[in-house]
Amino acid sequence: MPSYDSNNIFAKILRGELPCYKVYEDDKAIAFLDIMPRAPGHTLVLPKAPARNLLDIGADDLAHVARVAQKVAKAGMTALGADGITVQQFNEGPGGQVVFHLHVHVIPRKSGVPMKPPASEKEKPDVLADIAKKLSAALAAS
Ligand code: DGP
Repeated sequence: MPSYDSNNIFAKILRGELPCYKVYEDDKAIAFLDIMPRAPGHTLVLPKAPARNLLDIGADDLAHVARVAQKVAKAGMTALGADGITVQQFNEGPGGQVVFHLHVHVIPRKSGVPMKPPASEKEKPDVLADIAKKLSAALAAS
């Protein structure tokens, strides 16, 4: 497996070099909206540690990402009125991974509404900003 490349797009977001619609941050993890959501509220949860994916992350950082993913999932249910949550996580190109800093997809779902295909359409900034506001308020209160 290749080693971690600190020029990946999520590393740049983590360093504040690129913007994101942040919904949660603590000392070990960050969560922000996917700009090409498969459903409204599609959020990515990342460790701050420089891990490429599930295959090189430390166990403690992985456990922390799972805890944050659970918080984000619960916020999606309450703040966005989701009926369910899909969680996805891809590893290496053949496993479906495109950006090589570990991230967990937390995707709020509504009954009977299929997910869009991966990375099919960039969402409008005002829609993302509105959803980020709702999710971050729910996460701040949790
Ligand atoms: P994957 O590596 O296949 O697990 O998915 C990468 C996801 O990242 C994909 O759903 C689209 C999203 N994405 C790509 N570029 C950006 C970006 O610049 N900002 C944000 N927030 N999401 C991005």
